[in-house]
Amino acid sequence: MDKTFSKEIDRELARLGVSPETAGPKELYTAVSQAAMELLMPRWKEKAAGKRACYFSAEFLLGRVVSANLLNLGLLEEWNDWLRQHHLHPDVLEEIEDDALGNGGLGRLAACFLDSAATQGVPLDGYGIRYRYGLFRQKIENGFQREYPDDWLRFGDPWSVRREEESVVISFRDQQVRAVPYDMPVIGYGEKGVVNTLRLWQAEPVEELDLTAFNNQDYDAAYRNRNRAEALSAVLYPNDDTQEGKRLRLKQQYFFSSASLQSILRGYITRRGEDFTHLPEDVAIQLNDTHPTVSIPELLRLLMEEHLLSFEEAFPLVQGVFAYTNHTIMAEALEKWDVELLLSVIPQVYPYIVLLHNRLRRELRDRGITGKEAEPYFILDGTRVHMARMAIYATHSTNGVARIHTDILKERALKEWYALWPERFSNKTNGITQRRWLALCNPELSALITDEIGDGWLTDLDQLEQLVPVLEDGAVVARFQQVKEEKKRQLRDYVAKREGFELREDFLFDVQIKRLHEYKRQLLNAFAILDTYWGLKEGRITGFQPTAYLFGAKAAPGYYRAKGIIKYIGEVARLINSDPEMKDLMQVLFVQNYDVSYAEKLIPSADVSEQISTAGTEASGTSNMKFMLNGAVTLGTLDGANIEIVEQAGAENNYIFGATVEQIQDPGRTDTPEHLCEAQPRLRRVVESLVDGTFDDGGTGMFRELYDSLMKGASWHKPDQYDLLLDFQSYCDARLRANRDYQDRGEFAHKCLVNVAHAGPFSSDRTILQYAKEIWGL
Ligand code: 26Q
Repeated sequence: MDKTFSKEIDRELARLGVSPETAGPKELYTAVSQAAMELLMPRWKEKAAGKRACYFSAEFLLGRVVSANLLNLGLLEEWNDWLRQHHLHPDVLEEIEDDALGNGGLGRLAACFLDSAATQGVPLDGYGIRYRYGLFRQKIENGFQREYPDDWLRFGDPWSVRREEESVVISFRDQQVRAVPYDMPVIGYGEKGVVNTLRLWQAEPVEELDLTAFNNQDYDAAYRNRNRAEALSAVLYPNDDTQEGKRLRLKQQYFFSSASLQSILRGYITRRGEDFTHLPEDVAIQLNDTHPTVSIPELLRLLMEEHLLSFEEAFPLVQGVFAYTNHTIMAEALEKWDVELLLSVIPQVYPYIVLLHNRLRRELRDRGITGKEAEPYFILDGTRVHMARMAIYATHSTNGVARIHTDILKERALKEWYALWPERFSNKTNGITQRRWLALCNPELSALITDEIGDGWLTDLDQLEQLVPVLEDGAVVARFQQVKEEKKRQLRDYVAKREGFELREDFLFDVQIKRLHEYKRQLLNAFAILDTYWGLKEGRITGFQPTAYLFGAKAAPGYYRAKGIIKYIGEVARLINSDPEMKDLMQVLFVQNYDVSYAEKLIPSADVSEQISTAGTEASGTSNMKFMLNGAVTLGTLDGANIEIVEQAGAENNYIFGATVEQIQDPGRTDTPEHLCEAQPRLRRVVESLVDGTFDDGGTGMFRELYDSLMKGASWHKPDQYDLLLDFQSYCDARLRANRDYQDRGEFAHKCLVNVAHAGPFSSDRTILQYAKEIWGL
């Protein structure tokens, strides 16, 4: 194989008219990708007989595809050899492609699932949208976030195959478009590995050009149609927390749902003909949140209008095929579409929603549920369609993404539904792929682990347990410390290049990277940093282990408060970084354009993983698992998957603080922001820093608005709705404890390694096998 691959790379370069010596990064990228595609083609064509699962998702946050594909093909070593032979740097592809067709956790989870399914031999294909522009690129200018378009195709797209012949037509009330599939191979690692497909749909005009308009020399009109079609897959909505009833977003959802269903039905008919009774035996469809839920009435419509099934024939098939994953309980994020809007975009779907609504009402009546008691179930409430309700009713499975999250769904958010159909509910705690999040991003730690226990962990992460006895070996702990130091140096060099900032690699690295949202409480972190700063200045804190506080986050462009928090962190950073007294004690850095590739550099270098959401708000979190796997301790609340992480690795090896979900949601609570500040002068002081002239928000009023949100609330929420003030003291205590423990580097490294050794359950291989067995019946 080896010779073949190098030769193939040379051939591809020659085809591009360059030599290894004259090729630039783009040519190298194209050549290595095309060479790999050539080699994997035969495997991609093999399709095992039997049921297939389909992952419908508006987002796939793939990150850099080329490195993961070479790793999974077992060609990464040869590629590196080839580069060495030609005296080229192993990082030549560093600035090439980072596919950001997703916002954050939900989109990255989809990407981890694809990798795990292909590796474990689970027949799972992804279906989504080929956005022309992914999540915006972020720059920080003057401390403020600025957004720029993400032109991810500028290096070409050697990993996709356009399948013109499998195009389908999608109808809207006011336009028709052609959906053209672009297929990417999803390559499994190792012996059980298979090659699955990620099918992303691109919107194009049904006809190349409006010929009548063209012939009349009305070129403007001739082009308008094309632009209107292409708009459908033009951009990813950068919102990951609030649902805005945007017409184009609804069009996107219907566009990829209908296209995917038409393509799946075509395949079914080829195999089985017009007898649809076997559909649930052949196909399982997982809905990644409610974003593709319009698929439910659309499948009913296709079966009833095009294949003439009755509703009572079609409904059980639909219910047998679909399953739904919930990723949030936050009310703002729950999708509800105005009936009027829906009627003006996809009127053909509406009658099928009414059929579902009426069938549900009959079932409720049969169980004696009527009047007010029936209302929490209504799919149609008079003006809106409740997508989550439709998803629960018309599927056979609803799952949450961490144990506490599923419990909250059952006991609170969806308790009426759980009472009726308890057997439909289950938990599938999220996971992450160890191929990207250890093997690729941390070859140094991977080598340590493989030297101790072999490389079986690459496809069976539970084998990390074998590290437990090894950890008592001082030499192993020492080697781990060296690895951490090396990863810090690598990050320092990268940050110097990217940010022009000189990180102190001898400091403790404390890292918070995730979307910017109030509930994730980056502002609490900033407050604690400021409090530490003052504590050091005043001599209240002594024996402090020098710390670099690192942030990475994008704010939704319309999320004013989130942008204010970015500015505030920038101001805290400026104060501290410019204070000569802090030179050997503290650094604060907000990195620009945090994305998957940046995460791959930040996570392996971290000592402390900040997971500080208000208890009951973060459904699962997945970066918490990535940090754990790379040997950082968790500084976190009892929220999401943090709970399961400390259960595995031990509370004594992590730093847990803050109110529990029961305490947060206690109806008898009497604390107020005013009382909390009254009792805690240090808390008062950091909060006041928003308005007392300590910092400058550039005259925007952003800091005053943040202050008011904490102390006064607003018409739509109570003051300090995410309880920063309540948790401030215990947060400061916990992080100081972690800081003190870091004095004993050996002991601290041991804690980190205990976390690594117990990270097995957080492999997405485990998660995907649970979906396959318990939901998809594979
Ligand atoms: C909805 C309607 C209109 C426009 C945008 C959206 C939208 C888009 C993305 C709503 C939500 C999202 C993304 C949500 C998300 O990433 N949730 C995270 O999912 C992870 C995987 O399960 C969890 O680990 C995180 O806890 C959860 O926040």
